[in-house]
Amino acid sequence: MTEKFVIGFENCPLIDTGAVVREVAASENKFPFGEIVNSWPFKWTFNMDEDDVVFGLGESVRGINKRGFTYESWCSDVPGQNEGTKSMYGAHNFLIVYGKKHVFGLFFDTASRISFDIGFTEHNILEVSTEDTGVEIYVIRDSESSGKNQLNNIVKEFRALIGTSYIPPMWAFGFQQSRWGYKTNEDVQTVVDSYRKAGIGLDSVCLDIDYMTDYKDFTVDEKKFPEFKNFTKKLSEEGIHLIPIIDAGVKLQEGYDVCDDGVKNNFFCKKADGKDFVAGVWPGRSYFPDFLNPDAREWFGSYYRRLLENGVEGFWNDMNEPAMFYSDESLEEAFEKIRNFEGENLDVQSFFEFKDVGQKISNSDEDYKRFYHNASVKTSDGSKKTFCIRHDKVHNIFGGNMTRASAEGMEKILPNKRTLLYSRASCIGAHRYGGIWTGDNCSQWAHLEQEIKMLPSLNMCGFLYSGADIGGFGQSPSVDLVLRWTAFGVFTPLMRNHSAWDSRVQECYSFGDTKGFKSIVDLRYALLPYIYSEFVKAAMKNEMYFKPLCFDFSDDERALDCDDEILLGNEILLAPIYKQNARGRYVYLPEDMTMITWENSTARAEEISAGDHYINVPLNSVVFFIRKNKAVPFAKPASCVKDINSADLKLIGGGSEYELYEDDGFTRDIKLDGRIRLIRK
Ligand code: MIG
Repeated sequence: MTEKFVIGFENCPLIDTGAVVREVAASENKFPFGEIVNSWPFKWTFNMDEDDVVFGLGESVRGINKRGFTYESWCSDVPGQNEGTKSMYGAHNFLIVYGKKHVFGLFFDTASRISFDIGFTEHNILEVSTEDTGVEIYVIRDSESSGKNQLNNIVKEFRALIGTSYIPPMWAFGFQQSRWGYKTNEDVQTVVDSYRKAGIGLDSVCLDIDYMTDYKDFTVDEKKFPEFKNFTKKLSEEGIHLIPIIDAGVKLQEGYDVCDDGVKNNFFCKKADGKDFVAGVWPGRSYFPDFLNPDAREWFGSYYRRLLENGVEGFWNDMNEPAMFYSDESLEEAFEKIRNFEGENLDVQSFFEFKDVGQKISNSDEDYKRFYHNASVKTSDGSKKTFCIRHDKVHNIFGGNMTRASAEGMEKILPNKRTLLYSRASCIGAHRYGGIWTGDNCSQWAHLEQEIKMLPSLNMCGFLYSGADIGGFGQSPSVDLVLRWTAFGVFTPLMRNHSAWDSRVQECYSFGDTKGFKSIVDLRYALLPYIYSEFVKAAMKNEMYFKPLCFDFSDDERALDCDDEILLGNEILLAPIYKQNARGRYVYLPEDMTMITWENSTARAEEISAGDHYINVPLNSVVFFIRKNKAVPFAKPASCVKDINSADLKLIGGGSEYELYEDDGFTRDIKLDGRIRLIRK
């Protein structure tokens, strides 16, 4: 059951965020939980019981249970985030409060900043508040009274409200290699050759900003990538896709047609004085397309044709929080301030102010108040109109609308073929158009652990196609970190190794001995038909691909606390290794299972009883569990998705059959009906 409450829009326009796809009439009832202390700015409080668990918030730090911290939805460029980071790249305002007395989901539909103080300021008080905007709240309760499946049911109902999750083409489930640092077609070819030589599976190589001419979107530097079309064709014969990056900022340069066209058509964000807003990003001074304007979306999306025509079938969209180094205005103010320090005797106070001038110039709140959008707002009679609105009021839906622009553009150009798309910034609603990667993490064990806990929360919010930079983006990894991270990455829908230009190289072949990597990546390809099948089923049924244990084992008190183990689909339990030098770990199993040890590219199965176990997990191996009476199909490992022989599958586990979803891997017309093949032992 879903009820909607519209709160606090007497003083501000009601933005159409695009998150919800089902019409729900506003309720006249009293808000059923806690107290609405203030309608504008909005503030709601709720007394949590000591045992209540709070789930949700998608891309956010800390545990699967979000209690004990204040989170803030404000799409931010946060390289090297840590457990003190309030805001990540995405804004995912969905929570579930789960306790003995009450179980309910809450979706706070708003385009601007919103804070979630989940028992931080006061241990048992949950407080949600906005700065200066109203909010539409959807309250979701499970209509089934038995109580067993409440958490899954609430997520399912919420996901039906926000619409079916994005499903990428099948090749996008293959392993992807990326690095900010591949500069030429030769660099890319070396990566491909090295993978093939080591016998390690690979389906894609990402192109970071260096493939463009002067960091200009939709250009390819002919000097570095001569005859680009031939190159993509040659790679595709080797089973490899190129995935170029597209940045949110469009270089300001006369004669660059994307820039000229955007200016002429008023498709860029403007300042209060009507002039186009200029911000510094990769190419220097740049414009931001107004992705909230449907015409600008259509226009920007149409440029993807330039790369699609060259054989590209997938993209990653970056810097779309939007991240900015500076604005024309903030840069001028900064120089002014710096000049004032010149010749002064800098004391403790002034020295730190001086030091901060450069630091504080990026992604500043002041800059986000300097530009405007033509956003869609809802009027009291239920219709929609376009309304000029300051960026900070719609900040959190900017990146999501870039994803929408790209997806809709590509669908027009390739109506019969799914394309791959993942973005850095996101909001609920964008999950229908693309996936996300979780931004600039570091080569740290804590960031591997963070990913394990983040993915189920992302699934609650509709983002199924996601994953973190394997090995870590910033800093340099040791080989064991990359091995353990790849071993977890085997199971994440987006499986990509990516790193920054100034870190140690971390491709699977760069550490000398490649045997361990080969075996681990082989497991990905062996499980690929299963991973794809579980992914599509989860998307089509509004279910989760990754679940916390307690979602399926709701009667088990131990399962509730267990947040470093997660369920994958309906068959698998994962207990990843995320600590350095660990030779194994403790695992809690809520029921009898089959333990799979994958070593030297082969699976060994053994029965293991419910309860606590210490399991050994050698560095080159992967260990996971198949649930009671279930079975998982394994293919023969292959070097890319198109070489997997799905006619030759072997079932492993206690169960005797598995329902495999199958299609051609690219049709946009996805349905489960008629595409399930029963695999028997
Ligand atoms: O802030 O394009 O998150 O994956 O390699 C740097 C360069 C800009 C940020 C992305 C990262 C990418 C990098 N970009």
